[in-house]
Amino acid sequence: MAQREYNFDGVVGPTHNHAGMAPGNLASQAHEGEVSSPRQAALQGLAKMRFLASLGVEQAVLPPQPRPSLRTLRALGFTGTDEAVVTRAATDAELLLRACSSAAAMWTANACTTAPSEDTADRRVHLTPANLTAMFHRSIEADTTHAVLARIFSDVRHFAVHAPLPGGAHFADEGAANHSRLQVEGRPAVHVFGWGRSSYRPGPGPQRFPARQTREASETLARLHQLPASACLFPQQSPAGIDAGAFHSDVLVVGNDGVLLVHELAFLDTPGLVQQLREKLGPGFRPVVASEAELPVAEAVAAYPFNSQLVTLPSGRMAIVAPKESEESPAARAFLERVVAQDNPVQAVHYLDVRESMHNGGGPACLRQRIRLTDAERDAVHARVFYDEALDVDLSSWIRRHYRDRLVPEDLRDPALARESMAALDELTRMLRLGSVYDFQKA
Ligand code: SUG
Repeated sequence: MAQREYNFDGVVGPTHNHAGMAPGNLASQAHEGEVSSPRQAALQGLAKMRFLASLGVEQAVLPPQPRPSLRTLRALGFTGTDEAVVTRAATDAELLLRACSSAAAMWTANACTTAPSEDTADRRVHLTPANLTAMFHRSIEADTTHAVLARIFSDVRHFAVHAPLPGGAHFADEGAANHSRLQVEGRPAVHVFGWGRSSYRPGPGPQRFPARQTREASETLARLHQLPASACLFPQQSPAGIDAGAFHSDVLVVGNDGVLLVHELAFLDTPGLVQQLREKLGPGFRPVVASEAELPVAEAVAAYPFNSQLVTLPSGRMAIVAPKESEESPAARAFLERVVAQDNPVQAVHYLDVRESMHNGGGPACLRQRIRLTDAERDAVHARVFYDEALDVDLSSWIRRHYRDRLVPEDLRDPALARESMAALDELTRMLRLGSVYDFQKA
């Protein structure tokens, strides 16, 4: 049965802020301590969804998570009422409070990795929430992500929602940010699982910044998702690319159907990967490789042209949805224009303003999780997560009613913010017909 790709965007949460939480993510480090606007961030995200939907791309949403995470703060020893927990954490361990207040679940490319039913042995859609163990402020997302995905994709005839991978750092998993699925008509799909380090077989690695994803995690995802070995490739991310700020492979590569846009420093052996893909996908495969001379990696990391969404339109052609920063960088822009000019299905590039997210290192591609569904699978989802004009109106009014326009990391000390966040999320779960998925709703 025919499948369509749905882009599940993360609704930006009410505590969106710039706390400088992610070493190796240059934008996160550069914007530490700056004023953020949760409201603008959420509205920019919604505008992106509206734009994608206007192109004819199927769009859906994943909700934010309760922040600060009172459950995590309690597990770390802060006691008393919700207000007391926040106040004590603010006094004794402000950095922990900041970590527990991050709205990072907005980058749903890191929420999970999925495999569509047409590729899996049991013909179900497989989803594995990422454990995100590489960064503490992100590791606290996994349980709630699991609960939300299990709620949305609850029909076990169609969906297998796995638990986050066990094993802590050994199976460190960052979700679909390190995964691309490519397909050319008449050939089986190919899954490319990037990874930064191996737990069992250590080899060359980055010197400055952490490699987040392990090879063991990537191999486990392929096994859990029942993908044939012949459909999977496991290239190592380039250590030099990670050291230049490409903490996930989607900072330097994006693929869709038969098209792959890739920087030469995305992988340790990018030409070798391109060759393997050529053999598997045949002459319909259209790679476009940016060399260091054409687009220096520092510029690619600053302007994020590879963190674009590369989407198939109803016409069968493709469009690139890139961040404004790529339009402002002559080299990034020239690369994207070269892609459009070349012999491939890409017909246009559109530049969008997602600056609030970009200042934490999250471009258009980070903000979405791609899930391919048949019509029957879509019909098996009963939550109101699919984007339409009515949902747009409701979300926009909800954001305007609940979100602050200005937040600095010091504001995270305010216990009222936790209350505001809970009130907003409680209302959102009713709007999205998700039932009670958050701790504070179950307590
Ligand atoms: O994990 N930033 C996120 C950005 C994730 C981008 N996702 C993809 N590339 N798919 C991260 O580094 C910064 C939060 C802060 O500094 O407050 C942060 O977590």
